[in-house]
Amino acid sequence: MTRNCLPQQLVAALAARPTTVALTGAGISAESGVRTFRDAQTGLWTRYRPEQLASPDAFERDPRLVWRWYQWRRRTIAAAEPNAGHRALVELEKALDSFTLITQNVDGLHRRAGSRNVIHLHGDLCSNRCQRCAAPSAHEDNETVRPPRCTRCGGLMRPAVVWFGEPLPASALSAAAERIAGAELVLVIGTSAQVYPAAALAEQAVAQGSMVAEINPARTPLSAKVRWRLDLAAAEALPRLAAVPRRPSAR
Ligand code: BV8
Ligand code: ZN
Repeated sequence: MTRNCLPQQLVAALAARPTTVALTGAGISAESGVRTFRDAQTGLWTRYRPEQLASPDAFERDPRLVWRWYQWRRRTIAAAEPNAGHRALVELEKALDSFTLITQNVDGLHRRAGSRNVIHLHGDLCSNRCQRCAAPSAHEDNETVRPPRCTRCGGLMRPAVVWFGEPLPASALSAAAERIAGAELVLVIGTSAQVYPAAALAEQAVAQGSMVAEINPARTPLSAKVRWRLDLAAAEALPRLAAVPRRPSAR
């Protein structure tokens, strides 16, 4: 595939308005200036790997350090805007008869771009929950340097995201697996396909024989198994996919 065109069979598949699922990872937010998990962290955070901070043990050991890392990420995200890749997925959701977006991301950029039918596998940074009693609370202040206390039990509040070693929300995971099971076309976008069980969803799509297209400038463990590889940035590839002319809707 040359960089200027899409695989003809992918164009033909999209033109037929297939039941479509998009599975996104941190790479789709790269062009919004939000660092991916695999990118080297900057400044104070260079000495930590994300997996060392995004865990209940890390929070147990040093709640203020983990809290400050999330506050730094929240400020980065607050300064970011959805990019052309996020916006193209909104167009596909409006244009196709059946489109579901499943994301590993916690940055809220899909919702800010206007995506409606989104399954968040790993939670979202815009809210907190109590580490002791799980009471939820909105997140208001990106500047505090220590986690707030739970108004119900006095426990420490933490970001309402899924940490390594924590189970994904059962409802989100089962809804995602169900949508993948019925998908004719699966777009796997901006993920290193290394974090489970999210990565298992892409593997399920391949194993069940769905048409799978991977959009990622770098190869991943999934690359050899997919039908199409678009070695392009999401913000470059997705607008082209959204622009593919489609036959009239049966709706
Ligand atoms: C679970 C929220 C079981 C937090 C995240 C030991 C104990 C328990 C579990 C495990 C264990 N060892 C391993 C595991 C499994 C573990 C796991 O998979 N580990 C990995 C590291 C091997 N999984 C878990 O722990 C999960 N839980 O298994 O629980 C359980 C069951 C019952 C009871 C108890 C326990 C929980 C996993 C969820 C972790 N939370 N996020 C936060 O954000 O702070 S995951 C985190 O990584 C982000 O959500 C991120 O999205 C995700 C995956 O990374 P990617 O999205 O793929 O991003 P990455 O940086 O890796 O890659 C970016 C890609 O984009 C690259 O390929 C790059 O080439 C590409 N790219 C760059 N630019 C662009 C681009 N693509 C397109 N366009 C561009 N412009
Ligand atoms: Zn509490």
